[in-house]
Amino acid sequence: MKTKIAIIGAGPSGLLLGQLLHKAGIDNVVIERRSAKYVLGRIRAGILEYGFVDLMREAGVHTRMDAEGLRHDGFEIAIGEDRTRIDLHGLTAGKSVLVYGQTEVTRDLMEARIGAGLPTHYECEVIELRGLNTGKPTVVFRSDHEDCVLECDYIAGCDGFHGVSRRSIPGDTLREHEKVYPFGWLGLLSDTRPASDELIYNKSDRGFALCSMRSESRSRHYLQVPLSEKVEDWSDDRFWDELKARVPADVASTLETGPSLEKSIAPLRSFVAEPLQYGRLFLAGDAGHIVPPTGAKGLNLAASDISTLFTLLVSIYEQGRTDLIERYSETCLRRIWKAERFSWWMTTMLHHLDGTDIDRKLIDAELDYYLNSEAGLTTIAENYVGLPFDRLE
Ligand code: FAS
Ligand code: PHB
Repeated sequence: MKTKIAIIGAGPSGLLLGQLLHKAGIDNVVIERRSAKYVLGRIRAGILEYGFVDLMREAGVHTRMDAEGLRHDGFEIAIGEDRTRIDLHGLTAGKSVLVYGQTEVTRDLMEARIGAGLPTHYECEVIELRGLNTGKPTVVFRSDHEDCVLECDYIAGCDGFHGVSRRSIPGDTLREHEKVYPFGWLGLLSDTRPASDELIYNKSDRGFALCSMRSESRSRHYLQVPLSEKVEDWSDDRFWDELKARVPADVASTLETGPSLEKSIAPLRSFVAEPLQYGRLFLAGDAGHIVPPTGAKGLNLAASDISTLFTLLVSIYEQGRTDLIERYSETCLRRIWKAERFSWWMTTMLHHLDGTDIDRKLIDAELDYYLNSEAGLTTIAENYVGLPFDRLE
């Protein structure tokens, strides 16, 4: 089996890259260890930066996103009863974000790939990458208990945090930077009216809560919980009661509750692997970095990686250039670290953290400054809508 680009992982990173390459006429194969149904069943991100939206349009998979996505020109930060709106549109000369679930992004990309008749090997696990420093690397994957070999020119490691790609970079080359937060997010998905027209990030004495949505009739809410918590200990009623206790009274008084469609606890970490490339292997998306979801950056960082990798591969195949290859990692990392910073900042500012009294006073003072100054609000807004994608040259 041969192709130009072997893509490991059929999450948003792998599928978006595959679609962009297909439109550019660059042959590619996607290998995914789970079933398509399983991949679609994972409930994750909900906010798309304008850069992600533009990339979906470039990939030609924007019709449903444009029809069903909800443009949001702002969001709120509530400190107890004190609500501040971050006017994204006004503070960023007209930029906004789009509420459109990662599940829908993945569905659109899957359908486009099926429609184009492109090869996607589901329920096939990549077990080894070979020849990364040769001109003909190979991907070994298991299919129906048989080992199969895919020859290619380049490998896109889009296989997420627990994938095989990052582990294929030698230990004396790879540097991993990690910060694990001492709490998780308990998320609940329900067919209930959203708590408000826009997202509300709530800082309360009982802990952080986020009121988000997937549509005007489907909500996604989160509660900060200790890492020791088990999802089975959280009945729907307990979740709703705790959410009401963490949001402003007027939000709680009109909050529509209902049965959960999904409930899960996700740990929070900041993680960056360097470099994001090794020989003919390029890491993109969660394979190379993880952010705490407080800044809504996880999925969106995957988009900027994919944009850079796609631009690089086009320069190789359409212009015969190889001089840009060694710039991939440094180009991606510049934007990644700035998104890591913003995600860490939002997490540190808004969550209930252990620490001394003065630690909490200093954080409260910083948040008070940011929420009451044009410069502070602008900083939050331009990071939230997404910083510009960095260019390879
Ligand atoms: P993914 O992990 O989505 O996809 C990688 C794919 O590779 C998977 O399908 C996996 O099965 C496959 N794979 C792994 N190893 C393989 C192998 N050896 N062979 C073949 N295939 C292999 N981001 C936000 O912006 N907001 C959020 O609220 C948010 N919430 C999240 C909640 C959770 C529980 C998690 C885990 C992540 C969340 N994220 C959120 C981040 C998330 O959206 C990621 O950024 C996004 O899924 C990144 O997409 P990919 O890079 O494609 O990685
Ligand atoms: C979500 O809707 O899942 C969501 C929105 C914003 C975040 C994190 C998660 O910061």
